[in-house]
Amino acid sequence: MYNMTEWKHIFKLDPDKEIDDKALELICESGTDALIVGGTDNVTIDGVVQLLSRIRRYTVPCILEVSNIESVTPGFDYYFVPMVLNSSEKKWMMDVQHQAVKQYGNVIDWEELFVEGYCILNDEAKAYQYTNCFMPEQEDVIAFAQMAEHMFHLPIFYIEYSGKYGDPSLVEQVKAQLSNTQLFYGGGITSTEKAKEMSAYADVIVVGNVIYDNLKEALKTVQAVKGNE
Ligand code: 1GP
Repeated sequence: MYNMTEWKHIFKLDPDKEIDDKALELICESGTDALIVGGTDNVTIDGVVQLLSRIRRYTVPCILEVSNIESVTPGFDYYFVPMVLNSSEKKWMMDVQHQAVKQYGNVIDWEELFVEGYCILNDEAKAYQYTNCFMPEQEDVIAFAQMAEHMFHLPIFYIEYSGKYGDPSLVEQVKAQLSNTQLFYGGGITSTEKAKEMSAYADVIVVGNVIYDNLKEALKTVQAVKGNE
């Protein structure tokens, strides 16, 4: 339906956070390639459905990043399912997904579903703590990326620093390992400079918190990475 391999920029909206109509309009009409609806805390079916219905006034592609099975609803263009590669519990790699497929496997449209191999690298991020992650060394991250590409054939490898700006040289080294798997980077992009820097290596940058903290700067990150198109 959409050519995801051409995407460069995504805004991530948290259904647990308030956003007024004007701000949502500016985000949806910003020229970003897609919106992800996703969060860690208090992601409820009501919050997700409400946000989806408001986003659907616009034509921007909209993805649900599945954080719990209770908040999944039809109507999104795509569903991204995280698989946390640096979790110390198998649960977050495979078991929660297994239970969901066992229950809903017969109604899932597999064409709309994409697995994201997550590597969470900020130990203060809620998702890091929630999924009981360990902090990998640089070589570990590179090996996870190689596994995502060559062993699991995942469509997406996601370097997640949520709330903190990461290490561009690590992103560069990871990118060098990936040809078919798309590299997503998210975390601490609060300015055009940071957007450009990470975008030089990551296929897609994901911009979250700054939407709520500084909408003007958030909007500028779109042009920063898509200005030459
Ligand atoms: C969070 O990767 C996204 O899942 C974006 O991170 O909120 O720090 O921009 P920020």
